[in-house]
Amino acid sequence: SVGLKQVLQDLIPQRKHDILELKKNYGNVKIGDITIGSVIGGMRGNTSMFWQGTSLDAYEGIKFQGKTIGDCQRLLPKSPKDSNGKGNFLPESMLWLLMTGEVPSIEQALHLSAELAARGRQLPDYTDKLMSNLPSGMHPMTQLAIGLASMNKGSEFARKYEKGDIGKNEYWEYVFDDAINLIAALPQLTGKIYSNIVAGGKPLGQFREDCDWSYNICSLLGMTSEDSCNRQNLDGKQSEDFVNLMRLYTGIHVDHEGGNVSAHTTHLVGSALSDPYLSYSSGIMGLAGPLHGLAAQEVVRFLIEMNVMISSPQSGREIEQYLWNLLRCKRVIPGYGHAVLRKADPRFIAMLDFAKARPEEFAQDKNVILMEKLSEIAPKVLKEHGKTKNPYPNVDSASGILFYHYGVTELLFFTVIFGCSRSMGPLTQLVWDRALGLPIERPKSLDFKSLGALCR
Ligand code: CMX
Repeated sequence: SVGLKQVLQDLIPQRKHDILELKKNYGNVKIGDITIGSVIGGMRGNTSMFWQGTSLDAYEGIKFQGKTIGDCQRLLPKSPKDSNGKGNFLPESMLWLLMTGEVPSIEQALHLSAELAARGRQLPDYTDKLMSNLPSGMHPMTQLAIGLASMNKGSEFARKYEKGDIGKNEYWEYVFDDAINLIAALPQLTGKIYSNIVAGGKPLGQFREDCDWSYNICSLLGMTSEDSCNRQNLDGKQSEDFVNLMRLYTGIHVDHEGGNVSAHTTHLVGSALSDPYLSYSSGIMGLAGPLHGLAAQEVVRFLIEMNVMISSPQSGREIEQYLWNLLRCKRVIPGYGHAVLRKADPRFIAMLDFAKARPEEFAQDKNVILMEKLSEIAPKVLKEHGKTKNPYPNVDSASGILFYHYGVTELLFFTVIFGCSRSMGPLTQLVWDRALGLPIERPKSLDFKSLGALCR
């Protein structure tokens, strides 16, 4: 079938059987010990979540249903409009892979792309009105969370549940419909937020039902050469590159295992049977934190500030000095370090490769040059400093500065684009959570007294 829901329908019985068997036959198998260090240390090393779509290896980085970024770039269908075939895969292809575990055919990917475009044509009128009336200057992530939460008014799952006419076995079907509607609405919602920030709410571009999801995000930001606004006067090549950057960025930020704040929050809130809009809106609130999604913005600020203070972005000695001063002031180097990864993030490398493949475009951009130079110098400094477990660049090191290059300069807005992408992994898991009948999450907590008792 070319229909994602139908394909899932066929997959679910076997997976459900598998999970019941696991529970029945192996439910008591131990997979680790929990230490006091983990209880008071952000649950590090505490392997305790089921998450299907992606897994993170400390050295190999992210794998999407077992596939590396390189595999995905080779295997996942691209847009047929891609003029030279060198563009990135469609995030819609990634969504299919996450949901089903299978690489989609081009027909399946394009069918899903068309379905998203058809469902995402316009925002519900109540959301549109609400977004138009938000105070100017409101944080873009607050706007995104409000917009998403408001869409729960149209939640199929919430409506059916409220009426009491669905059984547990059918939950996933309505969660699926909500998830797809939510993902489909993100280009319009993102465009609306951007227009609130930069144009007093005036539309910046057009939604095109014959175009893919990433194209529509770009168009509604006023960033394609064909749209009415073309705010940055991008020429055809730049516009095509920007759309490809968006496909790349939104294709590889979809998920990063289950334990990160935005994914875990979505899963946790959803486990209370809150609908996908409320669940993902909560995840967005977590993504807004400076140690998580907001870091991309911090990196851009950091690069711009450093470029003011040094004589050239190629000056290794001055960069090194700048970093040491920062560390002496007990500040972190934004874009470096990771809670799980222990090498350079392959997503960073994919973004860096995007820039390297376009030397003419980026040759004069001091910030992009500094970003690249920094990736050689900062690891050396952090290693010498000796605290950071992973001294290498993380995903946020490169992404923001590339958007900035093309003219998206409103730093607080980057995380909204991250939020578009990140919808795909956690919402996939939410569909599977309900399909497999996973229960409400309820870990046990300990107070000082109980911890003390364990130490005696
Ligand atoms: N610069 C300076 N010091 C750093 C550092 C950095 N980039 N990264 C970690 N450290 C320090 C920590 O502050 C900690 O110091 P203390 O012991 O004094 O508290 C020490 O090194 C050990 O930390 P860690 O175990 O290596 O890192 P954590 O798992 O605690 O934190 C992270 C991970 C990402 C929050 C941290 O590396 C950081 O703050 N990086 C900068 C911000 C950033 O780039 N965030 C984006 C993360 C990507 C994402 O997950 O979204």
